[in-house]
Amino acid sequence: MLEKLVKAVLPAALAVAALTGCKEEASPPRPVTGLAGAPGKFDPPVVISTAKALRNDDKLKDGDTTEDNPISRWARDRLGIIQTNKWIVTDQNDALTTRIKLALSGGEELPDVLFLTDAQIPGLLPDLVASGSIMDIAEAFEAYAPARVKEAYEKNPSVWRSVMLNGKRWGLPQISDGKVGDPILWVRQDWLDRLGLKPPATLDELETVLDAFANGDPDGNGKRDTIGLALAGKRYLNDWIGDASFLFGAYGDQPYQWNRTKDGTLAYGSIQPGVKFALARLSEWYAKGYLDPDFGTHDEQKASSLFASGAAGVISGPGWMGGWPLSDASGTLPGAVFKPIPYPTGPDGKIGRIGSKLSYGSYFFRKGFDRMDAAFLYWDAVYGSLIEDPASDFAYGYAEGYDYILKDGELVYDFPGATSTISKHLLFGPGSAPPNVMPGESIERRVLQGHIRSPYEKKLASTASRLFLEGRLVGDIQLEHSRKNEFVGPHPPTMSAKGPLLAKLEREAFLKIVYGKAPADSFDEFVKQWRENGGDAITEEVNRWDLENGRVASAAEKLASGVTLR
Ligand SMILES: [Ca+2]
Repeated sequence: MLEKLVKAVLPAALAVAALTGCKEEASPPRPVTGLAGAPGKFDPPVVISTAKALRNDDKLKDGDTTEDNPISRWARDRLGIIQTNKWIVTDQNDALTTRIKLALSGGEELPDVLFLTDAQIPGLLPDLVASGSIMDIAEAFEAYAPARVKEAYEKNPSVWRSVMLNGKRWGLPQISDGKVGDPILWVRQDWLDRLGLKPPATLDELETVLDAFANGDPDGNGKRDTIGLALAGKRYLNDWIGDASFLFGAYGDQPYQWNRTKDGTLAYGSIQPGVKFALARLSEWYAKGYLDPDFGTHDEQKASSLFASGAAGVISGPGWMGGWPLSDASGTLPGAVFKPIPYPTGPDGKIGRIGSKLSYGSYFFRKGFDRMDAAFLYWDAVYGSLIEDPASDFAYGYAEGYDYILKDGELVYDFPGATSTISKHLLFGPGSAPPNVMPGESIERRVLQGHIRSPYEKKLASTASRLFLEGRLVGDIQLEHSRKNEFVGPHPPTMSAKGPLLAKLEREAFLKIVYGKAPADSFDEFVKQWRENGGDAITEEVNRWDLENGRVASAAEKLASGVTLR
């Protein structure tokens, strides 16, 4: 769902997850063209097979097919690389995972290249490694990755951790911008204005606002029919829209994830003392009517619609919400003014929120595949468009007629039938512009300030709403307060066995406190239960993984980025 929404609201570059598939063919003699910076083309062409998971809405135009389309023609004509689809599956019910498991159990050879999402990797990586069917790519990366690609990884070394097992690098991770899902606070500015309130800068001021939004008839219809904060409590309290991470952060911790502590180890956030205080505060808010009575059954869609429909005056969620759903909602709620603001500070001046993943998926290579030179040529060509390389073949977009057209010599992005899903046909989608790589101001800031000259700036200006850009910029203000889940490895045995039960225990314990059905002190009993029922063993497993797979690089990267450890 996240993937789908992200695709709907973000520039395609942020959501590229190309899955293509191919037939096996004998490798032609290896040419030396194409790397070391010189634009090259393989002749004879290199054939690379892959697997593609497609959705019904990934439609091609004008007789194009999955084997023959603008992307495949570009790769063949410009790079001398021919993609073939060894497997094509429908992108539902995790069909690709099923297909891979079938291949592994039957001893069937994998496609040359496989893309797996961050959700699929933890379950599949141990099996893939154990089967001996994928290769450690460390050597090929050193030998063939172009300088600017190496730079992206050197500046974000912890991204390797999602593909590491036994200290080896089993895949090539996409690198996200590291902040796309970082939440901010969205408030109804027109409600604040009507009630004579300022945007809240502290948690206490936020509480005043929530009280006024719940009790002060902010929509002026004479009825007590609004709430303060829209919260999604169905799965857990830090979901990707309608999260409470700012409240946990104000008390110094993030539950539901593994956080780096001052002694360098990883600790599970949900059992830390600060969480108890945040739950107690949330319980007060619930008792005072600031939350929806049924928030514990609301998913992120429901929470989002409460805010977008004018029933709630505050929600926490990503900056891109300024595109969907808020730009659409502006048209249906007359007078509504949505405003993105940074999070207020907690009692001790603390601010904190959940942080986006650094990687949303990775590419894995068949053991014995020996055309990593071609793979990196392709990777680099797409990567150029992510870092706004003016010389990129994709500077205008991915394919004329799909995501852009040229009309009287001008680039046009807003036309009937415009779609960015053509990018799914790429053999490789390296992710987004990685953190720490792009100099100067963000493209969102440039476009918002009216600096719209390059094709990349024109594209963003034409496809993003002003509120989207503003939301993204507010997200950037508190980057140092984002906390990423530091555990990104395969699920170790106790986590696999006990994790679901512990998550249930955690969900029930937290909701009981917030609903006022159990005192805040029952948190201590939850911690005891969690630790005794597998939690302590999982903590050991997670720290073993951390030690064996790059703890040093990860801790150094955190310090270098200005993050203070708890
Ligand atoms: Ca009202």
